Amino acid sequence: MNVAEAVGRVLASLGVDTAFGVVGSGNFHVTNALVEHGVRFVAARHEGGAATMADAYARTGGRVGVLSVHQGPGLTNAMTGITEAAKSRTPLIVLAAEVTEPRSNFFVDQAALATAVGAVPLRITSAETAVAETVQAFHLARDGRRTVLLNLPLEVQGRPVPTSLIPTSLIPTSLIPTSPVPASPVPTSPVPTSPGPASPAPPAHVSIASAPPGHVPPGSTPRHASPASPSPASLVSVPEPSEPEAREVARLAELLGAARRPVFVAGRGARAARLELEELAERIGALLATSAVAKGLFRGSPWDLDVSGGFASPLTAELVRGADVIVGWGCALNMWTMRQGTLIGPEAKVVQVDLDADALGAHRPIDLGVVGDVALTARSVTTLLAGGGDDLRQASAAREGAGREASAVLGNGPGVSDAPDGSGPGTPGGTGYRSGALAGRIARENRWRDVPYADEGGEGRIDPRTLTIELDDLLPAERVVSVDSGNFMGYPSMFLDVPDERGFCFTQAFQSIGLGLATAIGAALAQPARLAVAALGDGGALMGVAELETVVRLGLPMVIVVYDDEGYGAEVHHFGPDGHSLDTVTFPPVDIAAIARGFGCEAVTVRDREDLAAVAGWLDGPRRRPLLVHAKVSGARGSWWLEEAFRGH
Ligand SMILES: Cc1ncc(C[n+]2csc(CCOP(=O)(O)OP(=O)(O)O)c2C)c(N)n1
Ligand SMILES: [Mg+2]
Repeated sequence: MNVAEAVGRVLASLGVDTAFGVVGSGNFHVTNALVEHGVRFVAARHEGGAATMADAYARTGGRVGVLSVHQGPGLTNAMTGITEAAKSRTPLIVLAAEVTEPRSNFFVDQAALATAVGAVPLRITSAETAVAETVQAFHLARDGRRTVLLNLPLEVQGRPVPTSLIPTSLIPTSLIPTSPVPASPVPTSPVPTSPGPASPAPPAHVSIASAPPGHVPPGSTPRHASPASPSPASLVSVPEPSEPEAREVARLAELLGAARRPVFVAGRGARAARLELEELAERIGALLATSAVAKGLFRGSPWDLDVSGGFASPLTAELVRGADVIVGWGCALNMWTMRQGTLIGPEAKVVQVDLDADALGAHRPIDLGVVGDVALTARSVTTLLAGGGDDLRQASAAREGAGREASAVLGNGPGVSDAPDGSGPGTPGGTGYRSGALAGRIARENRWRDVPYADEGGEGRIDPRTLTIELDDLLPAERVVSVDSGNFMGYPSMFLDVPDERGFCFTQAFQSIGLGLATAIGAALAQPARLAVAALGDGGALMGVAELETVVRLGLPMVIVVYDDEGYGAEVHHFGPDGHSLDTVTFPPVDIAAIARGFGCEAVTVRDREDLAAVAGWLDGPRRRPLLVHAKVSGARGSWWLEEAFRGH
């Protein structure tokens, strides 16, 4: 067995079940090896699509994603999707063929490309180390939550691997190393750093628990780095599951024990911690919100505020603004989630709990930062609050003296009211921010569809809100929604409900347009029992249109909704009001429904409510072909959340 075959076999042995890619001569053998060992291979029509499919598959399926690409242009085509994955800390292995001879047409410094976008470059260096290096890449992707570029040099791929090194069955997790395997020299690859601009240092007043043993925050020098082993493989370590420090847990318990109107905002790092967060929230009376990437996490709870930030309903915005303590759990509390900080009341204490010390205070000043796993931290705080002891007594004392003492701890000045309905911690049956009356308001007012609006459709165009509400009624609740970027994106994100956090896939960390359809394909494959819904603008749809063939070929029963305003609405509404020429961002009509039919989809053009009868007909079955809903949407003005976004430009 040669190196390419061994790499495929090892990944299959590690439990990889699906890989995405575009096959060229350089990744032909490794891809076939994956298939031979039982991995489903999904051929995309563009590497950009393949990368995003693998990313979405990993996110919504809770698995390590695998992407297979040809050397050089195969990799560069995939870079936008790889960047999105790296920024989102998606566990993803990119198997890339590599030429190392600079005179080759295919040559490009692949390791440097990976480093530039925050992915981790590794390389298969020899037949003897191929198995261990593949295992390491998997370990780093899965347990370090990294996007890993595993370069497969052409000259190494064909070498025979000693039989004794090849696994014959599934590799048990216990055999996956917890420390790095020997070095794999890749010339141009420094230690991977955090993507994007350097994070500012946390403000001086922020308290940060020290990193636990084995934890190496991105951008710092790992403990085991040594001049004798300067290669990336030896410089990359995988964080241990992170127990928070007892001192930090006590501080958080004290703060939460005294809080009168706590709000939790759960982010990507909290997606697996619903139970622990709900238990703690129940104890202290916290309301539950999420960032966009964790939308759906608290679905079903009467205290679920849905998404905080630009997509927040008026009630959610009001309640987050009224919080006296906001805890971001595995959440950056960035400009989107906190609407440039305007959702944080002047007296609110802000806390972040995150695995990465670098994330604490990176976007805004915080009063307390805890380095720790979200579930472990929440559970520890609950235990402390429940179990007594000195810390609890302190916290309880502060809490029981609610008025003045809590004000002292929390910095609430006079005039700060309790719950917006006038009830407060003293309300019968109410705790913290929770009260029966508030539960009623949340149930009645919090869905966007319950917020009154004046329909702006007509003259052959449907109001995107009306379109989305109608679709929300028509489409089965068991759905997975994927959203592209653009002015339209708020409508599906706000008006389409999702069953849980795996029912929403938001590949927007890089804010690229054109990823939505591929996202929906990855999500559909990860969750075949759910109806996949792709929500795209006309710009993003045409950018990623090649993957319509993939949807049809795979027989995915997907609904693809295109919000067509015949232009780059985001730019139109950004620059139009200032009187700029919009010639570069507006386009003549395109018959997207006809294009979709050409690919083999069913399609309907929607100009008003009545046209949506065709969607109901498709849903009745047999759904053999995907349905593209080409909606001609009214676009007289930009969406309200977009104004917030442009303040960040
Ligand atoms: C790859 C990429 N190119 C350009 C942009 C800038 N951009 C942001 S939104 C947008 C318009 C998208 O148009 P469309 O998909 O039709 O959505 P709309 O804004 O019209 O609702 C553009 C060009 C981007 N974010 N990503
Ligand atoms: Mg558009």
